[in-house]
Amino acid sequence: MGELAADKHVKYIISVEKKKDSFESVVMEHLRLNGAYWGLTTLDILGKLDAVDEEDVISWILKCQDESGGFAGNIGHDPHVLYTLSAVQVLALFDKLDILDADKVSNYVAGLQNGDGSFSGDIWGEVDTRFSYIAICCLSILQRLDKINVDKAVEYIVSCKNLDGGFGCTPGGESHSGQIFCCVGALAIAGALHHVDKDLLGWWLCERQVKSGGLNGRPEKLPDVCYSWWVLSSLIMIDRVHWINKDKLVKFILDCQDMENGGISDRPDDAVDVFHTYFGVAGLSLLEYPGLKPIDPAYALPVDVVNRIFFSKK
Ligand code: GRG
Repeated sequence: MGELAADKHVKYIISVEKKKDSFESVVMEHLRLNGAYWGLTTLDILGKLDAVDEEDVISWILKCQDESGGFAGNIGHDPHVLYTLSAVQVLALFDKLDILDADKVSNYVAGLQNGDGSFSGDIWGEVDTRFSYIAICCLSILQRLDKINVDKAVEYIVSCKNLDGGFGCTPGGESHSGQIFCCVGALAIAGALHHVDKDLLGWWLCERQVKSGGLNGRPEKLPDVCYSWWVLSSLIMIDRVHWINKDKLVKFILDCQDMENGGISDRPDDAVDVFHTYFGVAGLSLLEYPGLKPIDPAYALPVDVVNRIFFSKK
């Protein structure tokens, strides 16, 4: 089994940041702020956040803010709750949350809550438990959870719970590991994990491990490095991570590395991208791989950053 090519992954992430005219950059231009979160969080887990120019990143993020208080994926685009969370997370990485008008940002997020407790992603109204997680995580980081009806938000998430113990994107929606992360993460942050049937969900989640050691997102699907994050973080939040074979998963993730140019792909020998590089490195961090900063499974930020938000006196 190979080792983590940490230095190569750092170089790869920085090269993606610089290649603004590449095909990938152009197709991803509207979601760049989300990409920045994945790339910068990976650098921080690898202990290399100082490899980027902090001032450049922060001044660009501030230009992505809309007058509503929400953030867009790039300058001149429309605001969305996902990019608003990414902006808040990246500022938290740099310990720069205090440059935000926290009330303005949180009023935007709170304004997206619907009467049944669910959240829309933006003014166009699509509802999904992803947006419940994003809103709750963002408001918690900004210490403004009191701006929403948390009980109703929890009630809506619980209404998306299925008989297999998992969660879907809306009531009756199929259980999927990505949505499970969102629902379990939101319930963890809201202090409402008692709504989860931990044994039933833990069983469904550990069944996601296939022969190669990788994890899939739902039954009969192919494994993908991204589920090392969605499944593993959920198992940790419900105290059932010892139900999977950690060594086999470490090997699967390491086998997805591009050992020459850096970066991690979804499956061995596929093309790498910044998202899967995050999912691989963050997954290894959850698996306590040596030399990596620990990451918080609910906030998806390094543990030292989360501790700084909630426990440091300013
Ligand atoms: C800050 C960590 C963090 C997250 C923000 C965006 C978000 C909140 C959560 C997304 C959760 C989610 C739904 C993840 C799944 C993404 C994914 C790989 C979907 C693919 O679905 P299919 O059906 O793939 O194409 P499968 O693997 O089921 O065949």
